[in-house]
Amino acid sequence: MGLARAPFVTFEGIEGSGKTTQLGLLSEYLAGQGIPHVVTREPGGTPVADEIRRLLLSPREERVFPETELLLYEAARAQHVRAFILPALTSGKAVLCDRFFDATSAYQGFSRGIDDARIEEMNAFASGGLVPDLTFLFDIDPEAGFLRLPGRGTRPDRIESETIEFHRKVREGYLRLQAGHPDRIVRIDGAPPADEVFRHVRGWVAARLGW
Ligand code: Z5A
Repeated sequence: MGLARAPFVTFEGIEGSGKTTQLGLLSEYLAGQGIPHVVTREPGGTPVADEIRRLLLSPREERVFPETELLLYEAARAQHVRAFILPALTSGKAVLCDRFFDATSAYQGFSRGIDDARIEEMNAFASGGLVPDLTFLFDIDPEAGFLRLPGRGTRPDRIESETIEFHRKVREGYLRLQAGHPDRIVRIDGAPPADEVFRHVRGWVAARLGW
């Protein structure tokens, strides 16, 4: 690979795509191989970034505008990259991260409508130019993803269908990103059982990272 640091691998997809499950399986596999690594997620990963996560994800009455949301995700990322991700990578530990800047492009950019150039500039500023070596995009139909979430077992009602529309847009955004960065972002069908999905993940990390 010729990297001056350990590999940085990110996991992306809509809700219920199984990205967190796959990250856990890869971490178990790496632990079994004795490969040093840490796992983390966005937003979050440090005490300050976790506070921003709470601010972003807890329900509130006041409307949070897309611009506010963008700045908060980027603020959490700026802290996470500098306080956690880079120190781990430069000390030789691979980093497996549940979501990174592609989520901002898909959610705040494509889905909420903030323009691409601004998102790219903000992503680059917050991440200090750090780009994942490999990104997995677990692709699944939003209705199928929805049915996997806790407490959901039937077809979505009207309000929930609006959410599904939103996730359809996010999915489309992710697929566009993949088409624009085919060398970095690997699309994997997230619909099959988790062990089957993981066979693909293992194949890719073996081929790309020698794991
Ligand atoms: N967000 C943003 O807008 N902008 C940004 O820049 C960033 C984030 C970084 C928090 O994300 C929110 O932040 C998210 C995007 C936004 N909002 N939304 N939506 P998060 O990653 O913390 O939360 P999440 O998107 O809701 O992910 P999740 O709940 O962790 O879901 P998942 O990772 O896709 O799935 P999972 O936890 O692996 O699996 C869900 C369930 O399905 C679970 O019961 C599993 O056992 C089951 N599962 C998993 N794989 C399978 C397979 N293959 N078959 C059957 N069942 C499975």
